[in-house]
Amino acid sequence: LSVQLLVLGAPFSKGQKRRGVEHGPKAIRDAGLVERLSQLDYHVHDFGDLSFQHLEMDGHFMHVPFPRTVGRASQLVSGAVSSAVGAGHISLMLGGDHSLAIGSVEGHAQQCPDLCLVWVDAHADINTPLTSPSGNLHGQSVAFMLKELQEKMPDVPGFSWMKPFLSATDLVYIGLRDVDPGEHIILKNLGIQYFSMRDIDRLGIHRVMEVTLDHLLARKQRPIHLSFDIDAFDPCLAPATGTPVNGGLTYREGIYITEEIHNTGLLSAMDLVEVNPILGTSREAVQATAGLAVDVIASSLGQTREGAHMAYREIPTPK
Ligand code: Z70
Ligand code: MN
Ligand code: MN
Ligand code: MN
Repeated sequence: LSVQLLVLGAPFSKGQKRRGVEHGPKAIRDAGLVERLSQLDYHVHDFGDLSFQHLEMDGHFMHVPFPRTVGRASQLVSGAVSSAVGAGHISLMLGGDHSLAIGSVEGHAQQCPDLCLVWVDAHADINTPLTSPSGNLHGQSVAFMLKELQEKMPDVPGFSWMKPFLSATDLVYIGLRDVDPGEHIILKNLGIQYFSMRDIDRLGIHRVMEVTLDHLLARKQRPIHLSFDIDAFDPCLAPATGTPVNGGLTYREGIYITEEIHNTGLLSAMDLVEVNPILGTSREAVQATAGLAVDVIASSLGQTREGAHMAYREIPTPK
């Protein structure tokens, strides 16, 4: 095979107010990421971690904290992802908080304007500054991307470098179970395809993935951006994260989602975000969360549960 993969660490946390999520990339690497990817027959380039600027003068915009810091970080991530995809690599961005997806998806879209987005998360992250209860930008990432929300978005300082680039039909959510009232009306008004945990209960994950991929790919095959928030999983599996919500994905549901994404052959960039090693109540809790992140990434990139022969063309015979 020898597909090239670029691993990009993004130790950034200013899209929300808790500290620790900037240590996510190290936790995921320490859980054995690069070794696992190498076993999958990728040519892995580890870019290391981006270094984000600390901005002194960055007052609130409305009740949104760190707008210029997040805007600048997004711009940096966008450039890195755009270069990676432009050079023919699959981009793998390790967060960091989910505001990083603004830059990651934007940079991907610069190279692949027809991309589609699968957002796996307990949260919809589609608040505008006017609907956001918290002000936190990691709960607003998708609102910056959508063309249909352009008139509903104020000019947030730090984001004048980008324009909305994604259509509401090019996005599917999986795993939602904590959606704010303002987000709900946005999802409904824009007719966005989403599968809440209730929908997964009703339909089963197999049907959910069938409808998801049909919705995004039936008209034409196009590059997929997978943005995976670890809090999509049940907190018993992923305790070390900022906003755990009960009733999340099982291990098997999460892995099935990523296997189906891989099987399209269209995955072009991925984010794995919101692993926060200082929020684990024990070392085991942190290792479980980071190990789960590695499993999700490996599965998205082709690790199978039924085994694979890669190193073998035929069954070895004794001489
Ligand atoms: C809430 C907000 C959020 C992640 C929390 C929460 C958003 N809807 N996203 N944790 N990963 O503040 O907008
Ligand atoms: Mn190389
Ligand atoms: Mn999120
Ligand atoms: Mn979330």
